Amino acid sequence: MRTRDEVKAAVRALGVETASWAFANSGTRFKVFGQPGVPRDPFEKIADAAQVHQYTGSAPRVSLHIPWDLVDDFTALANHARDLGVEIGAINSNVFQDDDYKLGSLANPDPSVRAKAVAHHLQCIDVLRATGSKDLKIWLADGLNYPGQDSLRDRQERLADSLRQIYAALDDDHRILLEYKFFEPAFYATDIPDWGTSLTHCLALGERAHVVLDTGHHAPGTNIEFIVMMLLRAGRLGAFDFNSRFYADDDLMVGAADPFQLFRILHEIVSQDAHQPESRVNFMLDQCHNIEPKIPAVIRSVLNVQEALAKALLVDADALAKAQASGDVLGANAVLMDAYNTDVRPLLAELREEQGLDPDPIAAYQRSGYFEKISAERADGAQAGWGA
Ligand code: PSV
Ligand code: MN
Repeated sequence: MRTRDEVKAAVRALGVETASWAFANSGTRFKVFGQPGVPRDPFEKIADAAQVHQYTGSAPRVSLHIPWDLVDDFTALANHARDLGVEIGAINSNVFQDDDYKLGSLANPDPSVRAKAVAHHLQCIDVLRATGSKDLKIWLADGLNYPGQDSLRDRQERLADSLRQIYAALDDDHRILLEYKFFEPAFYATDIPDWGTSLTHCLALGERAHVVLDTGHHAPGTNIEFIVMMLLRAGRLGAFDFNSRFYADDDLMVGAADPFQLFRILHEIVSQDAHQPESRVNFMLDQCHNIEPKIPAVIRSVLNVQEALAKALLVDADALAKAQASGDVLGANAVLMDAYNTDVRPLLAELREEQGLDPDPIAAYQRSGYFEKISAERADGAQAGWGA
C-alpha cells in the first residue's frame, strides 16, 4: 500500500489541462447567460486559466479551440501563457460551425468540402508548431439524421482518407487525439460514435493516433472504466475530456454527478500507472459553466480530480489482488470501498501547504480580489463565447 508521502508525490505530479472555452460565455440552445468579468479574447482566457493553476498547482496547461481562439500571433499567445506560468495544451480543431459542414466535414460527400476540412486541420498543425503544443484534438459533428441520407460505409472510407491526409502532415512529435461521441448533433448515426470506431481509425493511422474519452459521450449506464481499461490495454488512451453528465452531454463539473464513477475510472488509470506524466494520458477538462462562476468552477473540477486520484492511489493493491485471487468477492469490493470512503481532503490540504499553496484554493481565489478586478477591467467590449 502506498505511503501518505507517495500519494502526495503522485498527486503533486498530476497536471490537469483546462479548456479555454470554460472561461467564456456558454449556455444551452435555449439561452447563453453572460457573466461579469468574462474574457474578451484568448489572452484573457489564458489569464483566467493561469488563476486555476496558481491556486491548485495542478493545472499547468490550457487547451485552445480554433477558430474560437484565433489570434494573429500564436507565438505571442504562447509567450503570454508562459509569462503567467502555464503552457498551451491540445489544439482543438472546429469543423462544426461553418455552413459548408451541414452534411459533414471530413466525411462530407463533396470532395471540396472535405478538402476544406482537411485544410483547416493543416492550419491547426501550424498552430501546434507556433505554440509548442504536441496534440491535435479532433471531434467531428459528422453524421446523419435519417436512414438512407448517405452511405454509412462510404462515409467511413472518406473519413479514413481525410484523417490519413491530416496524420501525414503531423510533425514526428505530434499526436492526433480522436474523440468519439454517440449522438448529437446527428441523431440517427454519428460517424465516430464510440471508442471502437475511434480506435479502428487510430490503429489504421499509426502509432501517434490516440483515442479521447469524453466522459459525457456515452449512453446512460455505460461502464466507462471498462473502456479506459481496454484503451490502456491497446496503448491508445490519449486523453480524457473530463466532465459529468446526468442526461446528455451536460459538460458539468467533473465528479459532480457521480464522484464514484470518477474514482472507478482513476482506479483503472492508477492500476496501470497511467496517472504518471510519462504515460502521456492528457487529463483535460471539457466543461462549460453556464450558471456558476467560471474560475472557481474550474478550480472545483481540478480539486475533484485530485480527490479521486488520491483515493485511487490509496487502494491497497496487494490486498485487492489477494482477495481477487481467492475469489473473495466481498473482500475485494471492500478494499475498493475503503479507499473510496477515505476522506482525502486533510491529506490534500497538507500537500498544498507543503507546496506553498493555500489549503483551500477556492477560498483563496475568492479572497484574492481577481474577480472584482476583471469585472471592472473587462466591462467594455464583446465577451468571448462559442462563436469564432
Ligand atoms: C463535443 O461535444 C465536444 O466534447 C468536443 O470536445 C468539442 O470540441 C467540445 O465538446 C466543445 O465544447
Ligand atoms: Mn469533448
